[in-house]
Amino acid sequence: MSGDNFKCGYVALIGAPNVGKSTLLNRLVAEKVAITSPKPQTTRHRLCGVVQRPEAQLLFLDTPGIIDPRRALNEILVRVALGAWAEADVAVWLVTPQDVAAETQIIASYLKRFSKPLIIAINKIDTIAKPEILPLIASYHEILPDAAIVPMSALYGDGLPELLEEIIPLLPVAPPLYPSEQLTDRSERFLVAELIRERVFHHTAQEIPYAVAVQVDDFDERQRPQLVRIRAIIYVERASQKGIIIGKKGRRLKTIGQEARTAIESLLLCPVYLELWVKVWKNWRKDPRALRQLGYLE
Ligand SMILES: Nc1nc2c(ncn2[C@@H]2O[C@H](COP(=O)(O)OP(=O)(O)OP(=O)(O)O)[C@@H](O)[C@H]2O)c(=O)[nH]1
Ligand SMILES: [Mg+2]
Repeated sequence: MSGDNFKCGYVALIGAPNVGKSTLLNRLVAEKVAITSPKPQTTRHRLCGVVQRPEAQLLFLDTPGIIDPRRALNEILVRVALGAWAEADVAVWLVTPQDVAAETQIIASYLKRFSKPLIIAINKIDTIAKPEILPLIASYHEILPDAAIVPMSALYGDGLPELLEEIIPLLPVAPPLYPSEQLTDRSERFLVAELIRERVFHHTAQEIPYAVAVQVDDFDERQRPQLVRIRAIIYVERASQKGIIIGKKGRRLKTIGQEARTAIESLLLCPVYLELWVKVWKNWRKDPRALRQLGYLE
């Protein structure tokens, strides 16, 4: 696979929350490695998705949506996003027709400070009429005149070959970094915790999804491929949140568990026994020890 001109490099996916970075990563990798949801700030960790092409290996870095760190909330997430970008050979800035101008300006001001090759991908073009696309391209061209601009839809796949075509020439000539069958740099244990967190995101509202962290406590694969036994803890910040996650007669937790198990079985390709516990870890989001144990801080 690797010849003299083979290319390999990191491509950071950067953008506001909810623009479709994780959806794009999954679409490119052709496997669900990143969790997604209609709620903003779903992604909390840097995750590398490996995309194989005959002439290149592209290492896409999914990142948390960039939010204005002046609004205090989640400085760590902004640091993760910008850190991934510092590491990358190329950055893809994902925007959508629905983006808020003020947020766009904040992100553009970050991007202008770095000298890496940058591509602007206008995602979710399936949500607008065709004649609206050109003016949108023109407005981004005005903000960053040097960047290539690709209209696309991560959900439907439009524009993805064009996006890859723009990226590949910008990558350094290098041998592949990952074996061709590897899809991500993250462990199965990590992906399992994320799939459970995704189901919590889908079944809770308001502040609850943001107060939740998931940790896999036990991953017993001695009987694999007949069965993998997983025990995971869903941490919340307050006792009232614990009640909500569990739900009346345990119904919500049961639904979360059933859906998570199905998703985990598709990932591990074998039957799974999943045991979920909900525990309170008071104000874990502000506790450095908790943040470290839950994998948010090095
Ligand atoms: N219509 C449409 N919806 C999309 C497209 N791409 C993503 N979405 C939807 O947008 C929502 C957010 O997608 P995510 O991939 O979770 O967005 P993200 O940028 O990773 O969000 P954060 O992790 O919160 O920063 C989901 O409901 C997706 O289904 C697209 O091309 N078209
Ligand atoms: Mg995401």
